[in-house]
Amino acid sequence: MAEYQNIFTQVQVQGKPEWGMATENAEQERTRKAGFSTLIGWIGNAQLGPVWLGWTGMVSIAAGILALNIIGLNMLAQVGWSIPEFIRQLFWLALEPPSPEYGLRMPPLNEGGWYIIASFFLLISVMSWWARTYLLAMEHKMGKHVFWAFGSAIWLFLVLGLFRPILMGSWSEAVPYGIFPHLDWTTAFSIRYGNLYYNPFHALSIVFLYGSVLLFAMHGATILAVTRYGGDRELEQIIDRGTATERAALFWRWTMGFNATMEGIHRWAWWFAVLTPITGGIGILLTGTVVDNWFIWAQEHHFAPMYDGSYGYEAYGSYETFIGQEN
Ligand code: 07D
Repeated sequence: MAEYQNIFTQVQVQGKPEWGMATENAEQERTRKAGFSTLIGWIGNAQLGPVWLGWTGMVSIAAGILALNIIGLNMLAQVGWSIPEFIRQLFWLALEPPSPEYGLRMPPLNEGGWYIIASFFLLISVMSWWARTYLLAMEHKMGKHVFWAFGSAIWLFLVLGLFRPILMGSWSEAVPYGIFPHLDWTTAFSIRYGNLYYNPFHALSIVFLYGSVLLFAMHGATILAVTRYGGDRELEQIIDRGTATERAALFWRWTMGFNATMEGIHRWAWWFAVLTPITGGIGILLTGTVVDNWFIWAQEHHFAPMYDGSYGYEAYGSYETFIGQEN
């Protein structure tokens, strides 16, 4: 069986559940059960559990459930408590932030109060999950790389929902909770501030987002391409260099003259991923606080057209001259 492998198959090993290292607090903090799922095994490790709950896990799940329920119940109230209407309109429903007249004050529950309460619980939930990534890394005597990476996403989350609304002096600046409504918010935000495409930090954020996708595809494909030589056993490949790592590295050096190392590729990936929300957060924080219109800002910095005849076809006298079709 193990001999027959192609790009769609893999070998799933199932035995007694693996309990992992006996760390200092493992016994009190972990759930007691572990099972197996072939389905889960197709996309990752077949073993499910045990899960490390700990106080951060408990707080995070409890606060998250509260936030989600407040949002859901508000939506349900908006459709007259009708479950079929809730399902039908779900993608359009929203829990909206307070309107501008309330500034940073606490509005009545049905005029944004519930939004503030839900946001508070969401904040607790996200922050205690963040603490969890730190504490679990400590427990395993690991570096804090996941914690800092998650921190970069939290930076953007806080800029959008906390820092920027405070700087603007109004909770109405925050993002609504809802599928299409939050997308509508991004469009309205972009138009209100003169087209976000001209915000250089939005552009940088896209560079790192697309860059992450490219790096991920290159790395994923490279490792899969050398699993037949043991390339997926990354650690052994670093210590006891076999043919897989060498082939993978040579492939890229011969393709583009440069290759990352087995360790370095993960630093590339980490930095590209982390810089996406870091640059994004800077861009959002500047919008409306320092820069009121990105298009005009871009004109002032000479990379958007002025429409005054100095740029574009006006400079040629007529459109026909510009495209070279004048008679
Ligand atoms: C959002 C923050 C971290 C999230 C956390 C999650 C939970 C629980 C549960 C509610 C992802 C916490 C919460 C887990 C939830 C409950 C119960 C990370 C996030 C911690 N854009 N755009 C970006 C592109 C346009 C706009 C980034 C492309 C238009 C706005 C990214 C295009 C307009 C904002 C990006 C495009 C516009 C962005 C996001 C193309 C109008 C932002 C990066 C091809 C639609 C955000 C600087 C990210 C930002 C952002 C890409 C177009 C508006 C690079 C590819 C012109 C308002 N855009 N965009 O990692 O940072 O997000 O901007 O057209 O705020 Mg954009």
